[in-house]
Amino acid sequence: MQRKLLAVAALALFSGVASAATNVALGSTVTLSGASFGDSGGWCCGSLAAASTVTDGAVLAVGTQWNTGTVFWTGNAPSITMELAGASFVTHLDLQADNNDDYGVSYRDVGGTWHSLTTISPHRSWGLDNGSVDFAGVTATAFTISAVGGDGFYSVSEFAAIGTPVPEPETYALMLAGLGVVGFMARRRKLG
Ligand SMILES: [Ca+2]
Ligand SMILES: [Ca+2]
Repeated sequence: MQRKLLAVAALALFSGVASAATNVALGSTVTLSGASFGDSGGWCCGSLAAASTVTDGAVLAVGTQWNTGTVFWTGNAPSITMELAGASFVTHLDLQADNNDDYGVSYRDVGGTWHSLTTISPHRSWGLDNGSVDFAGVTATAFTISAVGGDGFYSVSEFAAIGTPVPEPETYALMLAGLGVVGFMARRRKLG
């Protein structure tokens, strides 16, 4: 009886941590690095959107002109960084970006080291298009996007990282301590 109670308590503790996968980049802080943001290179009617629109959860209509309501730039030097609220195990990325380019995505691990992760090429119609990629999964604390190929004119409207938050070591320690207390009480009840 006590053992069954213990198993139920353990299951409840662990299931509270293993939540369903969501967009862990949603609402994360976005930083633009580089000098050419807002540069349309002579293309008409550019209106640079706020950096925060990259992780606001809103996508534009496919085919929207690349420099309209997006974060856009020229050249391959600039990058966009999304700082996650905490470490997350991520297995899928979505990117809405200019259709005729290749966007490289890197991630920062829990130790602070950056790794190249994947390239997303939303190559279909004219204007903005949606691309996505699945992979085995990485534990990331931040992501960066930069242009790695294309026509020199780039834009991003939305970035999503689907995954689950990874508990801090302190959370695990608390969980184990909680299990210890439950086990101790179960044993005491048995002895008493
Ligand atoms: Ca957006
Ligand atoms: Ca382009």
